[in-house]
Amino acid sequence: MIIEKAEVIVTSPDRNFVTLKLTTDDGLTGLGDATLNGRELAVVSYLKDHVAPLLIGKDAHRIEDTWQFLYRSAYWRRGPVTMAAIAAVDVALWDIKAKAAGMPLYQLLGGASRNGILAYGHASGRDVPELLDSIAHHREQGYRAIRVQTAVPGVKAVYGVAAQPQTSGKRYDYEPAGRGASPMEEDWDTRAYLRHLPGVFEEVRGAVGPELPLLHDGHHRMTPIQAAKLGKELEPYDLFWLEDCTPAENQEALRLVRQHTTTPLAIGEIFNTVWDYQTLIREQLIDYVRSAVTHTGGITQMKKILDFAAQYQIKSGIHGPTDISPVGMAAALHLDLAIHNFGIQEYMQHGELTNRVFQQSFTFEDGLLHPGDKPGIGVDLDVDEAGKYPYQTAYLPYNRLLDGTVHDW
Ligand code: KDG
Ligand code: MG
Repeated sequence: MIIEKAEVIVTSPDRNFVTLKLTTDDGLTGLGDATLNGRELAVVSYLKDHVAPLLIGKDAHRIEDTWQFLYRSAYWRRGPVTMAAIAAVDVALWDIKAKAAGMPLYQLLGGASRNGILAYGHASGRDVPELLDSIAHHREQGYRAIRVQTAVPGVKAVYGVAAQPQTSGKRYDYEPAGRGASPMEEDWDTRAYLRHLPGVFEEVRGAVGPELPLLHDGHHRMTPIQAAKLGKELEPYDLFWLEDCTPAENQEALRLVRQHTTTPLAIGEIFNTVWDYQTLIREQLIDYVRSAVTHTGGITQMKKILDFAAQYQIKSGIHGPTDISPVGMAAALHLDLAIHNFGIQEYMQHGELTNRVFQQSFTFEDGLLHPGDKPGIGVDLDVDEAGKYPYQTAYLPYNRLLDGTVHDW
């Protein structure tokens, strides 16, 4: 099973996606997601110019060896561009291996440890009634766990809050990467947010009752002491997790937050390797690992992180917004189904055009995802359809405080 072809496919149906397609001499193909929102073309170049030529002629079965070769031979290791490129190769090789075995990938990872994968959706509202409508709409779709994001009085645009009401029948379409030549500027006021959020959770928990798991994403905006205060104030509302409460690059910050609150903590969507989690896992400073398979070196590296986490009763909460392509989502679902320390899976639904480009066999029924039983990861890419949607420049927004200072977005 020798790799004969390595193609990089860029398409922009509802948003930009980068996909690596590997073909072997016996005609098997494998797909890997290499999408890095807002910096897509850097990964395209990394793959096309530096990785694809090295793959031709290699044995597609040697996944671990290929991973170590790409990671160590570059010398300049880690980082989102490198690790997204390695992830795409890794997932494409797992896809090929599982197709060669005639099995869905989860079987090669140890088989199913559960019947279905608990997923959480994204509810949001510009005020509490709109937020409660959005929660109700998600429950109608079957979601059994819901992330709650709210606008903040006095702040014009807030991460995770849809610009239009999420009423029944309409797909939730919060799309942070705006298409355009430069990033959109948003404003931010942490004190206003901290004053507002606990009251919103009071109303939401009162309305939905005690059982529904509720999550919240702080999106890296607080200092450690602000995050500690928020975690403490949210304790009565029994959150499933508080995500990215402080900027993710400072692992030490979580120690302070942890000393003050029993609200469970999740972090890691911008992490790329097990090294980013070293202190957090060993000192049990978090409860959920948030990395994406797509940005963390693929199945091979994620499995190692999650096995390390399992020793400390830390669970998975794999990143799954719409900037992870259906290929990246499917890879995550196979891992979710197989590992013992599964926690929850993020699931925003892709748009219609995306689903036309990527034919998926994973399912979402009664709040549970399942990767399906097709050999491989279970996703095909329609190259002709992909070709209808050329790449469009798009940037994530960024933040400034009221006095103009750039802040974490
Ligand atoms: O590209 C950035 C998004 O992936 C990120 O903002 C989404 O925070 C996010 C989440 O939890 O899904
Ligand atoms: Mg997040």
